[in-house]
Amino acid sequence: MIIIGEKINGFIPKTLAAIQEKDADYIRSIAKGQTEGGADYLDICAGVAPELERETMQWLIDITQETVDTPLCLDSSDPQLLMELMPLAHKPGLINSVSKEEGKTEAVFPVIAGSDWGVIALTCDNNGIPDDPKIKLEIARKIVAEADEAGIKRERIFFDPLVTTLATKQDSLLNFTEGIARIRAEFPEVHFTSGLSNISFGMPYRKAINMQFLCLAMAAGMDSAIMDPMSPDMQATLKATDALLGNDEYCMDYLTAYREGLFPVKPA
Ligand code: THG
Repeated sequence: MIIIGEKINGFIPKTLAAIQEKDADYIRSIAKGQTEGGADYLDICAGVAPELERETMQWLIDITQETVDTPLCLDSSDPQLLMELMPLAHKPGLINSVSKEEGKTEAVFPVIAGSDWGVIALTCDNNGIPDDPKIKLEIARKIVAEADEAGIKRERIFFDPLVTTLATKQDSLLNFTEGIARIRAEFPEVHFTSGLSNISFGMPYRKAINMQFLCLAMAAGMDSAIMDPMSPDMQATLKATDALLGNDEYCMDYLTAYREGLFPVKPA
């Protein structure tokens, strides 16, 4: 599993408060904590008004890179801004995100083409998020065709099939896993990722839904997640599922995570 730590995000109230108070220590603590929790990338999202986004992203990027050497996942809906921020990164990371919305792949693909950067690609376009997994596949086909043409290896694409909210759509999970199945059948080289908490919006005890979503989505082929690696519950779900799916020989990773105190129980 490729873990993208979600906590450096101004849409989270605690992180937003740290941004507003210029509390670099808090940002350092979540950069370090997520890295110790096994994050392969750290998502950096400003979550502030557009006119403050550039300086906020720069501040978050600088503090994070002073603290850890974990690659960054630059998260903004503005592809131009993402391209301007890319050179600040000390090493290649992920661009989060492109889609088939007007202008996104066009702005990003030529710039990352000659690099080792990866890209998170949302299966949506100017018509919004499609309900039908067949249309998600059609969008994925267009994105892969453009990446192929730009010389971006398919292994560098992380598709996010955009899970919907379970509270308003009872087939959220099935629609998501069907999207993975269809795209994977045609493009076995690509990765799949998702923000884990979108599915539980509006529900009580969201963590129960997020944990089971992680498990079921991994079973369906999701090999990356945008999640909180500092959450002991999520960490236990992740390691247990990986072991159950046969990805953890002699349960070594599971046992190591337990011994390192990453689970909600104290090691014996
Ligand atoms: N897909 C892609 N990118 C994304 C998302 C996605 N970027 C943003 C978002 N969704 C993923 N990031 C978050 C970050 C925080 C939360 C949800 C999604 C969140 N956090 C809890 C809170 O705010 O209360 C608590 C987390 C904690 O305990 O620290 O809800 O879907 N490509």
